[in-house]
Amino acid sequence: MEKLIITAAICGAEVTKQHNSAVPYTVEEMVREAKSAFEAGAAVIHVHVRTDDGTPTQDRERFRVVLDAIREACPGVILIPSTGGATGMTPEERLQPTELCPEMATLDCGTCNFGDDIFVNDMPTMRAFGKRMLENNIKPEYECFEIGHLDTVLGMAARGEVPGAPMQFNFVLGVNGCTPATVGHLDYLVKQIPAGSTWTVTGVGRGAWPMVAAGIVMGGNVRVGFEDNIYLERGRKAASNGELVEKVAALAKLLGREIATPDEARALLSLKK
Ligand code: KMH
Ligand code: ZN
Repeated sequence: MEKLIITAAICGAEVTKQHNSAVPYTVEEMVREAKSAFEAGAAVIHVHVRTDDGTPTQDRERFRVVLDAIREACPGVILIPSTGGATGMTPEERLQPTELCPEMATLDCGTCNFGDDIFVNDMPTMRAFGKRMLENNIKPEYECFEIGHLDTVLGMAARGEVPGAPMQFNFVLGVNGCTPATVGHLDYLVKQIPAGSTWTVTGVGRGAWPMVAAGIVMGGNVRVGFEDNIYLERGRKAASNGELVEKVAALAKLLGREIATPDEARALLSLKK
């Protein structure tokens, strides 16, 4: 099996300090959390940004400052800024981090329920995001929250509307209202992706640790972090994103999977930069 790429989604747009006091908002807090994850073995950091009071924002300048600060604290780390932002944001708002030409960014592959909200990713929105990523030479991480999202983005790739092979998928399972975090669903999705693709699994909430275990043994890659889950185990909150990544590293070791450095992850993801 290839080495395991660990992604840390350190902040998200929905989780707050009320849920876990270590959720980062300020630039300093973002750097602290990114560094803790990086030092524990994360090769990739998925980045959302907030204003200092915790309000989610897609402001380009806030992204610039946070991405630069994380890069400095975590040499070589792969950064995947979010173009998903928070539900209710406009496509134009969400696209701002792509103006910074990061090597990767998320591209959400369809509309879905998101708890009590609707996360809107209609075809015109996805085409606009695909066009921007083609123009700015950004490799998308294709976020699939629903089984149908995968089929949608494979069709778009076949039509040249989004960057094609080799594609990187992130199967985000267990969001309320979307495909549940089960091994059966993950197995189905993995079997549909084109040869030569790479994939990551993210389990949300109580699906987090079962999906980490599944991702490790199935030969994929895994994502953890406060965006998805704030617990180390039932009833025990993680003190940092680093603690969540440490648990992934320990599980990988137990199960015989080595962890990829950022350079190794860059090669596995066919990143040019
Ligand atoms: N905050 C969610 C509504 C992404 O980063 O691309 C969307 C999200 C996906 O987090
Ligand atoms: Zn995200």
